[in-house]
Amino acid sequence: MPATRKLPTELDAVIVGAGFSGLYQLYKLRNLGMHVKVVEAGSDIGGTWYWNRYPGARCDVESMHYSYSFDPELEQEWEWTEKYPSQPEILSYIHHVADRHDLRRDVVLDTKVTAAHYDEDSALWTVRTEAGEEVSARYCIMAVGCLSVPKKPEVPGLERFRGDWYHTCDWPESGVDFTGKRVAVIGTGSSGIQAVPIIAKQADALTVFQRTPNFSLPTFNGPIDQDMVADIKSRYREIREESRQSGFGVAIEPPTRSALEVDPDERHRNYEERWQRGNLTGVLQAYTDLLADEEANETAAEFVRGKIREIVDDPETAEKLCPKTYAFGTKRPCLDTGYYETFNSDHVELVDLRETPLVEITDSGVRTSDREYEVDSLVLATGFDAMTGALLNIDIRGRGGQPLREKWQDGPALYLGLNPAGFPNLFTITGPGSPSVLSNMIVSIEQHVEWITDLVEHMRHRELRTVEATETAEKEWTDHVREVGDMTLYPQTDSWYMGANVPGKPRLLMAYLGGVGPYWQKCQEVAANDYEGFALSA
Ligand code: NA7
Repeated sequence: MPATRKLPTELDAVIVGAGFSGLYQLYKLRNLGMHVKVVEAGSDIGGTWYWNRYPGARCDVESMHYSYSFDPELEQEWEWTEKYPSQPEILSYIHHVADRHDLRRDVVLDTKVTAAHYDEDSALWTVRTEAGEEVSARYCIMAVGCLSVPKKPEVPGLERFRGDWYHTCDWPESGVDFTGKRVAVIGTGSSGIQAVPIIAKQADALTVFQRTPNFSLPTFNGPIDQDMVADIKSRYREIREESRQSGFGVAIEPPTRSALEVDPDERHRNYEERWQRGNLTGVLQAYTDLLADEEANETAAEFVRGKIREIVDDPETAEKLCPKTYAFGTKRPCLDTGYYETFNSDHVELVDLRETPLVEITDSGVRTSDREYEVDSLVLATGFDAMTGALLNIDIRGRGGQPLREKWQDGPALYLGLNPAGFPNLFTITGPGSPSVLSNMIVSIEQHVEWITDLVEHMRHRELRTVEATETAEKEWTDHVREVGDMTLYPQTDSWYMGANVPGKPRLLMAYLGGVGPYWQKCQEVAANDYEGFALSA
């Protein structure tokens, strides 16, 4: 059934965003018998996986772990084809889930939410759309995604450029063919690193503009191993539970030793064995102190740099590709398929923007402090206003008309990453202050959705009208998030985790590093203690 296009004027709950989180939240609240709609700006469901259609877009979590766990029959029936799922395959999975559970009938597409205001007398939220529609609801649930507001490079001239330009997260549905073109890619985060090898195969010439080199590890992607699939399917429940109790949302054997207490040869062998696994956590989770101790971290960083130097033929290019100014893992590491190898092709050039900064986009290309590079097509892989961008793009106002933008001017403050004090009945799925982007997103999404649903059910059962974090609980949690972050190397690095990629954004670690398992335990304890830290009222 096609998604509906019209919003009613009254609902029990409005969910903003039809990605993995919004769709699951819809499923859960509808099962409570509530009248719910999902409002989605895009022309179809899928969220991140709808927008990010750039060539090579792929999830960095293995297919068997990047799926919903709430439908045991689905997880047995669904067949992933590759070790890591591609964007089209994830999108078809989301479509399949939506059809299977008849979710589309409660999704309103092509509708951008611009405001959500809380009315204290009625204890209702009024959600407004760009087209001027208004709907009021008891609950407002922000499922807007952590990486959904694109960031352009902070240089002038894009409007002058006469060729085609694309942002990786707003890619034409019909695709782009770069055959015969001279192409520039600006940005070498996950999106740039995934797109570059594929664009290089098509383009006549490719210039990659790199501001900060990233640590990238190979996926060794390929057809999914059917023995592994059979094994996982035979004990999926157990594996899902282990993931929920783990540090990053994918169960691994936790490290037991410091990198510094191991003989260098043994350490190298261990890193090599983990490199060959082709995943994000292998090398990073080899030792207990890689994310907390600079000297320990340097052993892993140098191992990866050694790999880059082995792969890239030209020593000068290899050195430019080697990250040396921050600890391995503190900027989101990437997974790639042939990224470093791409620079061994004669028609691919790397421009180090630290040596020759970007000055402007001209009508025919890109100008650095050194020279102009003429291109036909420009790809911006310049990332996102992460974590808070999508929330603050909406004019959200809580008690007393307080704008969320004002409350968060020094950085996001929420209790458990779920609810900001002063904003009753408003929830953020994988919001700042929860494990969120530092975890397997689906695991964290399911935890949040289930916790919110339990709370809503509790409220309805007890005939309560409002729930909101107390200022004290919010402050204690926000301090705790910072203290845990300060025990690691993350705050020392300029990353989007820290808001450092957006000029003027408050600098603080926005995700909770205490681990998915301990975080989940805390949320469950809060619920068991009659929602300790929240004020519930009739
Ligand atoms: P990222 O990881 O934020 O990467 C953006 C890249 O663009 C990064 O290399 C930036 O350099 C670069 N950038 C941003 N602004 C500029 C300007 N003005 N000039 C030059 N270069 C610039 O975004 P992605 O889309 O790749 O990935 C986002 C997440 O999606 C990823 O971490 C995974 O979790 C999935 P910088 O490093 O800021 O110097």
